[in-house]
Amino acid sequence: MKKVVTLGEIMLRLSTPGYERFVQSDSFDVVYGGGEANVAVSLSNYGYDAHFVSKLPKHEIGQAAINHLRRFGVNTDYIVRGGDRVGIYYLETGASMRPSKVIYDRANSSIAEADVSDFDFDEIFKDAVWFHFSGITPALSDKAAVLTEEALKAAKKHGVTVSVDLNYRKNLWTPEKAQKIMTNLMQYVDVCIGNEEDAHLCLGFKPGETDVTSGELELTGYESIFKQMKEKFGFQYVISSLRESYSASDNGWSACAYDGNEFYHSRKYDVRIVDRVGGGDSFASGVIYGLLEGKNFKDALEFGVAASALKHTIPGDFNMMSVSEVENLLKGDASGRV
Ligand code: KDG
Repeated sequence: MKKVVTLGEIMLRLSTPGYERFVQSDSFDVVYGGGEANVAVSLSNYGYDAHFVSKLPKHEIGQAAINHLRRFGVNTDYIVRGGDRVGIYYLETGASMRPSKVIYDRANSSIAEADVSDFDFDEIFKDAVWFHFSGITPALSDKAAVLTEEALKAAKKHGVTVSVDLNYRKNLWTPEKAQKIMTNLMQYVDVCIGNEEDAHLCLGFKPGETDVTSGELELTGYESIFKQMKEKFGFQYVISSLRESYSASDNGWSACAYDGNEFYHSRKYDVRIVDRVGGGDSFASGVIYGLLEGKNFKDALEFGVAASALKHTIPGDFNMMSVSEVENLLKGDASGRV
């Protein structure tokens, strides 16, 4: 079984039931989620020995987060216990023209306060084939940024392929800070995933002409930014999911990628959204799966888009779709709703 590793924060997600507003609700639904934890769950579903690396308090909520990951087959052996708190995020799900809202309560979480000495990265990356992180982890704190770079150095030392999802989070840092840290981290990255806005906010690339016009995406901006990104950082692939937002509940969902020779735009799915959180993570996981299985970059992209389209139908941050379920969608007609 291939060993894959992700590093980041898993949070307690408290969401209002159904489409209730925060000010209206008198209860919350509980799940757990976080960018890199979501990726680990998908990769575990696809049959890998998926390790999620993090730090969680010794109390029962920390344990509950671990149990939740284990339930979906994620290997939690490298989760260090200690520190004071589990990060929380509150979610109010939007519908029609009312957008969703997220409120973070995650400052000083155990992983944000973790030290490099908490982890044995040589052990963690021994025999691993892939490491995935996102721009969320280094944004958590200065210590988390240092931790991320140390993990990346160890991954490279062990010959591990590295992917990043740029995932700019405006409530965690400024574009200036993000650019300073993320630009440096790109030297370790083989596969870069991020949309035009992420590329702008995390890496300083000027937005191109990408626009949504008459429901059709204009991708000339992506093509030129991807070329610039590949030239500057030497990525093997530059990849983005593409959302055409019809409303908070209905989206067009596709992706594009560049391998240095060819720019490719995937099939598009019209998605009726049950829960969009984690859609990007399941896209990243699907692409990682495709590349790990030796698919060419176009087929890996198609797998990622299909997996991610299916995620939008599942409540919670995790994507519990199997390889064969994704493949069934790939065999079918993409024109209908997922
Ligand atoms: O990509 C999904 C994540 O945004 C979600 O799981 C919560 O990690 C999270 C974050 O930082 O917003």
